[in-house]
Amino acid sequence: MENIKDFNSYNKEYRKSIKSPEQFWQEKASHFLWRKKWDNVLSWDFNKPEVKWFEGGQLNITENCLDRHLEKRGNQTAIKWIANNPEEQNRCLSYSELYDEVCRFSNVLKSNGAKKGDRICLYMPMVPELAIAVLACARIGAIHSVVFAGFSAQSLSDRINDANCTILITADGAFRGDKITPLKDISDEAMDTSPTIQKCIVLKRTNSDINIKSGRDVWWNEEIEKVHKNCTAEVMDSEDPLFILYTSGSTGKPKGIVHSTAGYMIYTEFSFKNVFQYNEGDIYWCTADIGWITGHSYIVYGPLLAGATTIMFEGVPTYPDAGRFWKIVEENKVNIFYTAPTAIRSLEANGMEFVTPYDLSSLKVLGTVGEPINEDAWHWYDKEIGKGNCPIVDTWWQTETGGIMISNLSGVTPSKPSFATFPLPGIQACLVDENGIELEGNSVEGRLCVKFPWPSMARTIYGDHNRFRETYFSVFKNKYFTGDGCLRDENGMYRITGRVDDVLIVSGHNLGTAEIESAMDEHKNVCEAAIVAFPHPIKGNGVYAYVICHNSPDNKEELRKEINDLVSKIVGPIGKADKIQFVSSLPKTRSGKIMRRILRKIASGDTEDLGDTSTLLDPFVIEEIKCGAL
Ligand code: 7RM
Repeated sequence: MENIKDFNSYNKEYRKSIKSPEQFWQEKASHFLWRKKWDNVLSWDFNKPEVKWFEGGQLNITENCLDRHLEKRGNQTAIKWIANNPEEQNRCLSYSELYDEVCRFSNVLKSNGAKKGDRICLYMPMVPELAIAVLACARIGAIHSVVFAGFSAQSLSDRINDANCTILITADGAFRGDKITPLKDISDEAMDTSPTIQKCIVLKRTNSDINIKSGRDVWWNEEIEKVHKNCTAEVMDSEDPLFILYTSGSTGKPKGIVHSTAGYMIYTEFSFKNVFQYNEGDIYWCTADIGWITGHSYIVYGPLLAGATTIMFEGVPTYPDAGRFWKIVEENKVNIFYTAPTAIRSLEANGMEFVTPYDLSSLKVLGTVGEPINEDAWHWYDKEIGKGNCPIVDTWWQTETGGIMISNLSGVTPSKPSFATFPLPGIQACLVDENGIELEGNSVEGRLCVKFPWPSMARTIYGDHNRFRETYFSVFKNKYFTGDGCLRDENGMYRITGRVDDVLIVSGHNLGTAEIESAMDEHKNVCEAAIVAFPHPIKGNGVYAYVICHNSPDNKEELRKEINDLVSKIVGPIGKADKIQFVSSLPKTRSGKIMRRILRKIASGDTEDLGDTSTLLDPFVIEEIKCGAL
């Protein structure tokens, strides 16, 4: 299947995908390996909601990631792994080596009692064995549930219990920067309150001292020796669940988002190839962790389905120093680089002395994901990393959407700083007002919805289909509601303005947090800003800004005034902050999203009960912010 090559073809494909969606997706499905061809491309009802793609079809996604490639690219590197410690040897797994490892580990899962349909929890470092375990689950038809290796014992236990997982795969520990996370100790604590776990498979990574509970815990390396090397893939129905991935909801309880097999496969491959304009032989690197959806879709499945070489990095952007990413780009001649705005901003703040030493000329495509990218960071990325030669794809999507929904296609469709631009073919994005009335035409702003199914959309919330319906399909009739605010400019380009719950109503005016934040970012000494509302006696809500500076200001009052002058100029006087607190960092989730809920509490003077902070990357930043609260 050829990539879309120019703007004209994009427009043609888009129109075709709307006019005859079934025909369109059928064509994207036919080059895969099917054990049995489908009977029906699509049936759907958003009221139930129920969506079925390629019903009657049978397949195994790992035959499409691995077996299918063996003949042509058995010796090509599938996964290139880079260790946290720069002194440690990298590891390359060719497609045929990865195939062997996956088959072997599939047999380990089976010999430990795993069966088709079982839920298996993975709590692991970013090592090749994580990808191997993911694929082995898929190969035997077990449903993987990856939990990011930074979550606490309580969060891990909750997720295991929600899905009744029977096996937990973990490691003795994980290296991250100069720290070791004791994964097995945390797992032990989690398993104390997770009685469904019958077996715990432990990978040796850090050589930490750990406890082994006999009968329950087994070592990965020992198990591997006991099994034979071939494993026929389980035949799965198109709609069989492939995985569960938890995402935080507005209540404390996380939602186990369930993805299906065939639709997810077709969409992640299609979007990977077209958004990044992947070409045979390209070296591709996504810096996300497999513990969140970006890693699932664009480190593991998408790239492997496309037969790409995917880099997997164990470490963090600033270890041993803030040049680590660029060193990896140079050493591995990375062509396509995909990261989060928060990483871009933090590396920008560290200064050019960490960028200039490296040769970044291999780069062809840059990508961002996870939150709106402010113009300042966009331009820095473009100029200092892309040297003005690399299109930046700003990819908007969600755990629930499975794959990239709105993005420019690198070098093919136009880009515009801070705009995700156009929906991918097959994605019927629309904007609605608060009453659910669709806003037609251009230059409109509203809530972002999708009014027609796409193959990789979530099918349910594990064990709670009601909540699935209520959260996504009941707010606006017959539409999937994303929870994001969005505007469509005069050319039909989409700009995500942030979660709708991030909207501030100040003196009766709607203000997007992102809008004010990017205005503040324009100040040369502002590195990052986070805006929340706080109760204000006159305006209803006041604007509270948390601001990180490049250099700590000599005169805080003067800087506050300069920042507000800028906001006044760009957004209007209504957006001016009532309070500006300078901070050294912001509370973020592990995927880089600002936890505004916590900032809101602090801004309103309620620092006692901050609610669930288990998804927080670094709990200490809160203490600092609390102390400096205005
Ligand atoms: C892939 C991922 C989803 C939420 C989503 C948005 C925000 C993601 C962008 C973005 C502006 C982007 N999945 N978001 N990408 N906002 N521009 N390019 O992040 O489930 O963890 O988060 O992230 O609010 O609804 S997620």
